[in-house]
Order: sequence, then C-alpha cells, then structure tokens
Amino acid sequence: MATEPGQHRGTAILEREEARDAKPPRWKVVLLNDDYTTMEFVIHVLKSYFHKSHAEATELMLTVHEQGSAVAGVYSRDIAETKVAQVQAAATAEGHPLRCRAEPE
Ligand code: TYC
Repeated sequence: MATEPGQHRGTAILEREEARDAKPPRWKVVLLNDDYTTMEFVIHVLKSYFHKSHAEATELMLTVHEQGSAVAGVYSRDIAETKVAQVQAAATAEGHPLRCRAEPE
C-alpha cells in the first residue's frame, strides 16, 4: 500500500498486512558433535531421516565433527520436532549419545 510521508495507518491495517505477508516459520534441525557417536551412525541418520545421499551425509557429518554443529534440514516446527524425536530415539536405541535440536531459523 502506498503511504505518503507522515501519513498514519491504523494498527489493524498494519496487522492485516503483516499477516498477509507472513511466511510460515521454518525450524532448523541442528546436529551436535560428541566424542562417542560413530561416524557411521551419523551418516546412517542423515541418510535415513534427512534424505541425504551418502556423499552429502559424509560431508555434513564431517562438518559437525570439525565445527561442532551443522544444520541437517529445515522444516515446519512440527516436522523439525518429529525429526529430533526420531533421531534421539534411534540414537538411544543404538546406545549413542548423539544429540540434535530444533531451533527457529
Ligand atoms: N565426533 C564423532 C567421532 O569422532 C563423530 C560425530 C560426528 C559424532 C557428528 C556426532 O553429530 C556428530 N566419532
């Protein structure tokens, strides 16, 4: 909407425009490094839950290993939280201390 300098628009209009322009919030799933989880298991997780190729999974795993963390994927909040729960369940089941978390972009 065109607004002349100094012109005032009501809060309700501004709120409606914000709602119109709003993009759905996106959440990152961040994978964290640790000293005990095997590299093979992290590669398996990235292929199984984040649909990475073997080459992509290997590269991302090495990024986490070297830098401490990396984004495995970006999703709606609901999907991101489901991925975190799935990864934690798989890691616990296999006896790995692997951690990951969902955070807003
Ligand atoms: N640092 C682990 C090792 O040396 C490998 C690893 C990579 C662990 C990524 C977790 O998210 C991780 N075995």
